[in-house]
Amino acid sequence: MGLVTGDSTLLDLTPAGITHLQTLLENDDPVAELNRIAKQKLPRVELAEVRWCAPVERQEVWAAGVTYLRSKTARMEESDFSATAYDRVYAAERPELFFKSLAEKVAASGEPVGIRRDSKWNVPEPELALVLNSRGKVAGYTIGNDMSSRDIEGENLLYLPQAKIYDHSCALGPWIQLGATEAEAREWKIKIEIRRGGENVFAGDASVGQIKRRFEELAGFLFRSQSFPHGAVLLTGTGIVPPDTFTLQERDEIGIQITGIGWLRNTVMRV
Ligand code: DO4
Ligand code: MG
Repeated sequence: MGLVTGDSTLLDLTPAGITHLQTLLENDDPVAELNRIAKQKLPRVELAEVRWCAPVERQEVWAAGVTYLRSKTARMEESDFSATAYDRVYAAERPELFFKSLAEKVAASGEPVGIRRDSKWNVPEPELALVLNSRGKVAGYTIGNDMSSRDIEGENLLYLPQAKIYDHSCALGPWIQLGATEAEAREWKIKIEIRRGGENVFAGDASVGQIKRRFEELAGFLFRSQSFPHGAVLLTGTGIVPPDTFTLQERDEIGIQITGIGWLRNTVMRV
């Protein structure tokens, strides 16, 4: 457990007894708590020397879908008889929410993300991820990659779990940004760059403000009739879809930036 303070170092919080994320996330004011702890004499580590763990412990990782117009349009184009389902869910009161990953399966920044060997059309989905405490309150934000097999999903919507959940299909990181309001987060930009053999093969951007639903609304539906004693992480959907001719390849390097948070970087492997 560490605190990134903006001066290219990380403050080691473990000597102060902070050994679990959840303790902080359950606190009503984690920023004030960390400011208090940061006044203690704690070891500093250069960020360049840090190997990141995914910022998730026992939280289940869920994802929202079709929350941006761009996602709705792309999905209607990739499928035939499922097209109306995307159209309807975009406008419906109830959002699309699906289970994405167990915490222990999440890739950290610097670890590989996967493309399925039985799929020919794989894309990253760069998404803002809400870090929710056990009361369903947004305690912080991180960057998520909801890796997806578009041909499997497009063939039949009932194949969605196979298109979305497989080894290394979810990345989160590099860390959790605390203390931003929804209004502030809605000003953030999401950017993706994909490099292959040293060349840029795709770049795209979107604005968090384009998400159709409020964060509280998404979290509220997730916590309806379901409790999360350890909290949960909820990816908020993608607004960036590469052209239909694009598919990821092994060794591609994916960089996702959200302006208020940082960079999530992963290399692609076949799984
Ligand atoms: O309905 C399929 C998944 C949608 C999704 O993951 C997204 O919009 O980000
Ligand atoms: Mg997604």
